Amino acid sequence: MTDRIADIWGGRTPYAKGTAWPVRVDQHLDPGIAEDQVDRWVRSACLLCSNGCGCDIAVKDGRMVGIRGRAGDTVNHGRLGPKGLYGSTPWSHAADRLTRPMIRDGGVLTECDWPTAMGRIVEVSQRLLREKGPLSHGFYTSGQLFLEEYYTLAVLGKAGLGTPHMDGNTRLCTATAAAALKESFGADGQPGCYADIEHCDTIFLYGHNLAETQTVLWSRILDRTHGPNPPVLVCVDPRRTKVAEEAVRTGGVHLAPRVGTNLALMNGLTRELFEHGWVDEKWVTAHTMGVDELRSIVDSYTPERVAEICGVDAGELRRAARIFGTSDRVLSTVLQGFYQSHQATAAAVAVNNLHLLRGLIGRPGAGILQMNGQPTAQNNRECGADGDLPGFRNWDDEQHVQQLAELWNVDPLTIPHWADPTHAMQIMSYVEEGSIGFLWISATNPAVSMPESARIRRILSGEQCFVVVQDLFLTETARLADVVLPAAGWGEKTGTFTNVDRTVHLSEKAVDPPGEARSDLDIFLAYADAMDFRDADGAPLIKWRTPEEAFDAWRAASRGRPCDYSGLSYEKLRGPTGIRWPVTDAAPDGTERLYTDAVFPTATETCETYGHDLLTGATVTQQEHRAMRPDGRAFLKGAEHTPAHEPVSEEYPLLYTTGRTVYQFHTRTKTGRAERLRRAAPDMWVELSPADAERLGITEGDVVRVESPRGWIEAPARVGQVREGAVFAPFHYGTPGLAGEVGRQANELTMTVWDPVSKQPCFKTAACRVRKVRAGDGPAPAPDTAGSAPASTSGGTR
Ligand SMILES: Nc1nc2c(c(=O)[nH]1)N[C@H]1C(S)=C(S)[C@@H](COP(=O)(O)OP(=O)(O)OC[C@H]3O[C@@H](n4cnc5c(=O)[nH]c(N)nc54)[C@H](O)[C@@H]3O)O[C@H]1N2
Ligand SMILES: Nc1nc2c(c(=O)[nH]1)N[C@H]1C(S)=C(S)[C@@H](COP(=O)(O)OP(=O)(O)OC[C@H]3O[C@@H](n4cnc5c(=O)[nH]c(N)nc54)[C@H](O)[C@@H]3O)O[C@H]1N2
Ligand code: SF4
Ligand SMILES: [Mo]
Repeated sequence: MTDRIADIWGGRTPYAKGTAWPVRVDQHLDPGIAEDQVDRWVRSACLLCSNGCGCDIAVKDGRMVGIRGRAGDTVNHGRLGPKGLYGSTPWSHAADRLTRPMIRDGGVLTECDWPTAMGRIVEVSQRLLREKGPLSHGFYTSGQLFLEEYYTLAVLGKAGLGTPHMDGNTRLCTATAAAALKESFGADGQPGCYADIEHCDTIFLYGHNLAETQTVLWSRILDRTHGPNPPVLVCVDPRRTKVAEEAVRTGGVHLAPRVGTNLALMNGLTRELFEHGWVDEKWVTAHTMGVDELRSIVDSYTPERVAEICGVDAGELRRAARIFGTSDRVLSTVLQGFYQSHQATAAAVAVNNLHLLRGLIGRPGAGILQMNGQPTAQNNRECGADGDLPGFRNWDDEQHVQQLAELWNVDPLTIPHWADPTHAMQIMSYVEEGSIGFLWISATNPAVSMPESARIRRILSGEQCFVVVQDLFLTETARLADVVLPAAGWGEKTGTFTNVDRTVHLSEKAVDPPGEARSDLDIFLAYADAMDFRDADGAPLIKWRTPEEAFDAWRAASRGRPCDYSGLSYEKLRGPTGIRWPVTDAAPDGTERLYTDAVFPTATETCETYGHDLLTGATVTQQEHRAMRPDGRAFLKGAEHTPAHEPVSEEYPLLYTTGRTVYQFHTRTKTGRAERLRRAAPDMWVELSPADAERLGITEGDVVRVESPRGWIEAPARVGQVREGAVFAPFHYGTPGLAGEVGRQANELTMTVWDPVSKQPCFKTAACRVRKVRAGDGPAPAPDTAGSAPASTSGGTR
């Protein structure tokens, strides 16, 4: 096995267009463990990104000691990336795992037993329910739990308590993916699938550093770009990532827009399609609505005007548009460079528009991947532990609410649907002012990952709200809690989850959790029991006990909806590969692509939302929607570009943006405990362009102070590949220690602002200034292998 820190994507296995991606099985075992010493291999899928690679977990003496890709899985054909290989298991036996509950006593978190911890939770919960009602309760969950856990949480929150204040960190992650799919097609759900890589001529990657964030999917692309008749790539990213390099190498284009100007660029590309007659008029008339309005919106975005706004070359923009306009099969992927930016939903919808204008949807190679980031983000969206109702149901449609009320046997009025569901940033505001007095956080670390860290620390540590944190470790967030619950993690519990291309995997319990740690499902069930939630007939509201029973309950809830799991079962998921929903009697083996018949779930009775104005976020009413008679046609929607919330000024002359590196996962609770990954990217850095560095008298490794109106960080500078005028900071590095200490977290500087439609926070647009603090003692601790490499590095991807 090669060193996959140095060799991130492993050896090439080139293949030709239209042929199958060759199998290559990747495996890693802990040092000192030989293959024949492994006691058993347990079925799972990797939980370190949304790619969802099928894998088996190696178990020896009751410990997880390694991982192996599953050759037969349609997602990865045996491959695993560096995080999956090295980061999947070491955390599980880390010495600092939480093994007992804790409660705050005299200001200090102290270990206790479960009855004491749950007793405290239930006492506060019941008191607040009595005194203030369900609106006093908030839940902030994750994109990393299992389907069965989200569904259980959704039912207890929506039908047990009846609170609209439920969301996940999926709001920070892929709320815009969901919003863009709903606006264009009527409901969430990826139209395409990964196999589109095999069939496409062109791949557009919008604000997506796929090479580092879904490394196995990138291998699938590299194996085509290094094979016969390779596809051409186009990359839209203000940094020269490996994706950007590969775009140039394949004869495509790297467009590096000014941070916060994505929509102007998209409007320019759209206009080019109209100008050059690259629109499939017949298809557009038959299957879409809104084309005339879209055309008039984009009309003023000439290449020259776009070049001015975005700081890109007009000729390059024309060339990118021509590639899109003249390719037979285009695959597009979209992620955080768009979703966490200014005008996120409008920019992501613009990608859908390009496909719709050319009828590039629903056939092999003509795919859209409005990506996910977290491994189970999709399930939170489906099950409704976020702002949505289970089964992509429309909270604004009485019939949909009625269906759930019947399914759960509760009064429909219990199910909160009288107003927009509360999004994560709004939940935090209610916690701040104390109207939410009980906040339950599971499997997320907002003290590091939410914008404007100082504010979040203040909110979570205040006296005005009782905070429960359920995690594997005593995270920066857990340290601020009133009760900490020790959870079992991946491999220590059973459940299912669904990746970007709708592939559902079963992950089976491989080992026991440490100490008294319990699965999140068991914890939620214990709370529901203790609260004694009942249905209309006085029977227990939640009627399942095991993961498989929860899954079966979910199958029933999803029946007839776009994300139909009714034809799936644990037994079926024990086959050679994961299976893509919808799985029904009519499609028992799952569904590769949606919308092959160009009929979209936009009918008024079916859709998940009636839609929004993309510029303002104003909602379309049921009446207005019905009057449009969408009847299965997709929506073409546009919006004018507007300047970002915080423009650069004399005081803050640079644009601040944030993101990731290949070796770390989020706030590093897992990858930071895996020795190889920790060493590969051990500490914070910030990336500057060579031109800005020179102007500011900064050289590689100098310690710099980066400040925004909200806070500051100090870190060594990487004179790197980011475009002039922008500063890039990774968000992985939390501030060790307690509240009040600052100086390392990227989110000290970010803003409390969000997209008007998806409500996703803008982690990628703020203004900042940079100055040198002192000379460094060597290069910045940034990896040299990918997008964070020094500017002096050049050349293509292997
Ligand atoms: N190694 C690793 N992989 C991961 C994760 C991880 O933490 N580590 N996390 C997973 C999760 S949850 C997610 S959501 C995904 C995220 O995956 P990505 O979206 O690929 O990751 P990011 O680094 O957040 O952002 C992608 C790119 O957006 C660019 N960008 C910044 N500002 C702008 C802008 O204004 N316009 C445009 N067009 N681009 C901009 C950045 O330069 C960056 O290269 O990764 C998943 N995979
Ligand atoms: N500046 C900036 N900020 C960002 C982003 C960015 O690009 N820039 N990206 C945003 C995005 S896309 C995301 S997804 C978020 C991620 O932000 P977070 O969700 O805060 O990131 P994680 O570190 O993955 O936190 C997950 C937590 O869940 C715990 N955990 C893992 N498995 C389990 C389990 O089975 N049960 C329980 N109870 N706990 C578990 C882990 O120990 C960890 O503490 O960050 C967002 N914040
Ligand atoms: S690509 Fe994602 S799912 Fe696959 S091994 Fe890497 S981290 Fe895991
Ligand atoms: Mo994410």
